[in-house]
Amino acid sequence: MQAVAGAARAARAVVRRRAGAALAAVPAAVALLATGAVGPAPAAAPAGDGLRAVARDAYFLPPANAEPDDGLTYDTALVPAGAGITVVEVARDGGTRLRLSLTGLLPGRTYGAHVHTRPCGAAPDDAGPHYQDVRDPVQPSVDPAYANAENEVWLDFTTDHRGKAHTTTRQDWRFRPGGARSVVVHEHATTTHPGEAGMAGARLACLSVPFE
Ligand SMILES: [Cu+2]
Repeated sequence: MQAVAGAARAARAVVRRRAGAALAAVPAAVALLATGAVGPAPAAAPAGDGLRAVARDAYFLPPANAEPDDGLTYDTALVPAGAGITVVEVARDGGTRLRLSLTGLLPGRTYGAHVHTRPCGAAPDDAGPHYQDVRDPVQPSVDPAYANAENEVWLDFTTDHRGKAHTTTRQDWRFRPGGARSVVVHEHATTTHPGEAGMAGARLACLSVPFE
């Protein structure tokens, strides 16, 4: 427990140093996203044309050790305390791009990840269901007509030999205000079969993100 508490203190110190840079400016977020394999984007877009950018940078800690800005890990065997996460959203012209980066996870392992509707909480289920552009009238939604990578935001990733991963998505719609509030990391890749579409096993970790 002492090691976890020490890691928590160290991680939070780094988070505080990095938070200022990550949240500094819209152009910085746009530039960061533009470095990913999501197609061309200007290094600095003019504000005021509906452009919205959100960036969050945090470390995962168990709920008992975490402060409000920390990510939460519910399974420290698969998402160790001190693993890092960066989420960048750039929304513009009716579309939304997301970039997810992770460090400190298990090497060579595939995880599922999605945007969920509610902020993270002490319990994994607190993050609510997946965000859906067109909401499935039947909940929980396991119908591939609604639970798919175009109607939801799926950010599944596979780590490299050092436990790092990057993934990007691009949707041709924007989030409803206040409707998308977290990224949840899951146990395995997201399935697409009828009756279990969108499922990805246990919720391992969560970061609250105020998507716009
Ligand atoms: Cu999910």
